[in-house]
Amino acid sequence: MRPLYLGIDASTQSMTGIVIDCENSTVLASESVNFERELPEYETSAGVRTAKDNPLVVWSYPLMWLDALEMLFKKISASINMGDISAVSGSGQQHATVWLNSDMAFSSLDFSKSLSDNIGYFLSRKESPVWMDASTSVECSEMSDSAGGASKVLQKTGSIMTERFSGAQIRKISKFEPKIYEATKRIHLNSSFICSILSGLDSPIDFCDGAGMNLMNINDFSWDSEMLDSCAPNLIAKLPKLASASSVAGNISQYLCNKYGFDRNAKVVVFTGDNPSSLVGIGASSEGAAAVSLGTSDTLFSSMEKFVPVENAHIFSNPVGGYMGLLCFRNGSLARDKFREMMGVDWKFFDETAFENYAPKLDKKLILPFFTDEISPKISANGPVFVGFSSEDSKESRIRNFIEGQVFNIYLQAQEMGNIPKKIILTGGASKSSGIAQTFADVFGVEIYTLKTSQNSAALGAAMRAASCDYDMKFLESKFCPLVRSKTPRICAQQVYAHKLNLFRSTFYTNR
Ligand code: XUL
Repeated sequence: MRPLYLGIDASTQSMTGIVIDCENSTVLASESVNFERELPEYETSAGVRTAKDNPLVVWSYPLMWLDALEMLFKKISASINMGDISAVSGSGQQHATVWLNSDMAFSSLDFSKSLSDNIGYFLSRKESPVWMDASTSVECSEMSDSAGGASKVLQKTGSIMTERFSGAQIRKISKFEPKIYEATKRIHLNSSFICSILSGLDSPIDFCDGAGMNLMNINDFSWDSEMLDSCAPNLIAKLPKLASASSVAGNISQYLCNKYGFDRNAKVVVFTGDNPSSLVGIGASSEGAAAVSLGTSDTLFSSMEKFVPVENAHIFSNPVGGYMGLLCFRNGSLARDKFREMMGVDWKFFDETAFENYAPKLDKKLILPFFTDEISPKISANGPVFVGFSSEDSKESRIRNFIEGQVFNIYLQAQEMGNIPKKIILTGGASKSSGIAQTFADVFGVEIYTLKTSQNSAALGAAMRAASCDYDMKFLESKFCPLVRSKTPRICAQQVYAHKLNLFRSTFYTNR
């Protein structure tokens, strides 16, 4: 049997699986299931639903994730003998909670039924609030006050109280849906839920994804009793155990062996959050490198040796040891897509044509590029703000300024985190855009790299973490994360941007 390793990423918009063969350093399969397109019965838009009367309330469906998982296994098994898989791991969109009325839900599944039919019965709440939900500012203040203030929460949990983090979401449900809260015996994260499905056991939350809850003490990786008390009654009994991302949750479940032909000896390595998993999949562990992932949300993350609390960043633990700093920008790909539609152009025009033969000039045109309330920094928005534009200005100029606005914002936030990187590895759909990559090089003044192989970095990171049961992580990085230099900063553009960054800050961050 040749040993293969499967990585699964349960992200906001899709479920992706990657199978790697470490002996030949090859990716043998890469499949994806798009929630909106392939599971239209859940009526999601880009994998989520938004309340009609309150755009801050955003959720998804755990049963949709399970249907997608089964579709994914079917797609992968068309080309892979699932019995050759030695270990599986995975990642999930961070912060989303799954509410179950039993901690035994995963133990004896009937393989004549679908996963969603089996598990549907055990859900105490059919919706899962996701990271795009920003409706918990009251709960954040309440928890912060009761736990001793923002700085104490930051020191303990690695983040100030944050609307999308699971702690505030749990508090909101315990307050407004007390019967559901009471009936709930287990609250999983997306990652630990899918891991439980894979192993057939009630699986732990790993230290990295646990740090996205405002409930775990990041100094000793334990549930923090003061934070739990500030959140909801009797919470400790409802939470799974915490464990390192390198620990093994168990063997693959009998259900999946019967149904998809997995080998019962295959191991399930504990799942983690999509961002920590991407850190591994990109090979961004070296000092001074930062990964910028241009996805549904844009994120910037880099590894950190020690825990340093930073107010506008989130510090998680790093799946391979140490810590990682993360900045998350809510107005990522969806904002780019909306602006592209607003300009009435196709992607080729947006990514390339608009930037052809462009040398930045020192003018006073700026765009605050937010369609929806931004979280880094906190700025309310319901559409881009144009400054210094007239009807004469071309679509090209508007598009470039929009992208510049996004990159200025990322730069200024990274600066506040005290972490301007020496090199940037760009990933995610929009990293293929030559115009966007050049803007990053010029604004940050650093070389931009992309991954040689365009794999989903969270799923690849998960496959590598599964393979780390048998292989050294440095070896895996050298084989699966080769980089290609994509763009070099242009000195003239850098000088222009140094001025425009200050202008952007003074124009839009007035209250900061
Ligand atoms: C990170 C965050 C998002 C989600 C979805 O804090 O909220 O990046 O993990 O990708």
